[in-house]
Amino acid sequence: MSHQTDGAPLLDQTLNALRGGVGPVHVLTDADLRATYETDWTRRFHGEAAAVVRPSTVDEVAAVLRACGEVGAAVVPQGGNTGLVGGGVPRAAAPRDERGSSRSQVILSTLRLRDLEAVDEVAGEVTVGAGVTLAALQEHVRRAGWDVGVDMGSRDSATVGGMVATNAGGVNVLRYGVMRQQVVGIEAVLADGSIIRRLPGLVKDNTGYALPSLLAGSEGTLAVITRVRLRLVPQLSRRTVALLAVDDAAQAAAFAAQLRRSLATLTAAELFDDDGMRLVLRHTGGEPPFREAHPRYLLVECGAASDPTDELVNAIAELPSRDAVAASDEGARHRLWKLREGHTEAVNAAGVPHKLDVAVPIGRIGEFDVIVREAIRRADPGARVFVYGHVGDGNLHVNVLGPDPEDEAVDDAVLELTIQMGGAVSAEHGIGVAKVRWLIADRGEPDVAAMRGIKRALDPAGGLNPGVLFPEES
Ligand code: 2HG
Ligand code: ZN
Repeated sequence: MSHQTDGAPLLDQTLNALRGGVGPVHVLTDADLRATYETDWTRRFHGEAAAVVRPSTVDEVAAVLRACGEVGAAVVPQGGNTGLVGGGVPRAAAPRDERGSSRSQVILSTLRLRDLEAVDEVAGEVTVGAGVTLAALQEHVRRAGWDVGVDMGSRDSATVGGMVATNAGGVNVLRYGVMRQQVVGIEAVLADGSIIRRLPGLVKDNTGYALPSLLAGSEGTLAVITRVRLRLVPQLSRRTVALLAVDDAAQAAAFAAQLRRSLATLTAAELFDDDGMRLVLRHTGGEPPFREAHPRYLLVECGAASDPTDELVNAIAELPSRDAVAASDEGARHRLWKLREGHTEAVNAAGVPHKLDVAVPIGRIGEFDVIVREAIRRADPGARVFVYGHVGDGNLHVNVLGPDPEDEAVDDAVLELTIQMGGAVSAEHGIGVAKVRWLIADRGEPDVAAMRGIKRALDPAGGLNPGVLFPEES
């Protein structure tokens, strides 16, 4: 026994197999070296790993899965560790195997799977390693005049593999859809070490179950994604951003709907409140965009090959907003975007947040934004609430500061309301460990039984990311 964790120790033999599989320097057992992999970005989720392994090829990933499978160790796949629901870090309490013994946990970091293949100019597709960051991918494909359909604030750290595994959404969903819709091929390693690979990038491929779609959003519970083929979108070289001051979230949603209908170039419609904007400005040191404070703000962006400023400005002139500003030069656009994208960091700097990433029917966003604040106040009168998100697709991020990280009263209040209003407890961050208790309430028994059936078929011993998505079976 060489390394004790809160779970079972990892046998020397297994550590040696891991070292043989990926090279000794890429098996990290030292506590200091493991530390950044063991705690999530919000600091709310943490667990101890027996080792962090950093394979650089699909065969090395397969060797890791086989070595872990032999001793029943749990494998926790991790990309850029920007997930917000605790699915990419070890469980706080060691998971159990089928016999009830505790499992060691091994973090499988995909960060060394960094291949960037040449853009396929004719297909408008690219194949890349799971560990490539979104920013690196954007830079790569933009050089060829293309772009990635999904974009989000965590682009410098979030990896393509993690984005597929969690079916990331981001700010351009109203134009291009979520990550699942960008994936046209996948390579992944199953729990037994076998490799599935289908990467020719066929837009139409009706030969049986769509495994790329199944793995998108599977949160590391069915396979470790090692390589992805993505469809690309045209690079929109001209962009204009506008910020509208509005009365409430209902008005923001109505304005966003009108702009979706009238502007074919619309790429984003984002919402935030005044408390959130002040928090961002205090954190980043920027200036407020309007002289007066307003209840809510709607940020919209248009992108095209030719300047979309006139059509955007004309369209917003039709809307009875309280005030509005527009920007097309890069610096000013960036400053407006920062007011929205800076929320996650500003909230995190102010405390350990409770993050509720919910979807609600778009027509009920206004009602939800009012009622959810009342529900939180009832659960914790002292809580600070920030509601922001993607108003164009019905995804709101309810962030709450104040309650202890372990106290789930506000989480329950928000998620119960979400379900009552016909929403989903996760819109884009996934279930992770944060919302496991809520999966059945949201999806219902038959859905969850079908999901468990798929899990058992692909990962019979349950070693892939146990405790994520489903409660562990006792
Ligand atoms: C965003 O839209 C991300 O900015 C993070 O999904 C949301 O901070 C959050 O809760
Ligand atoms: Zn988001």
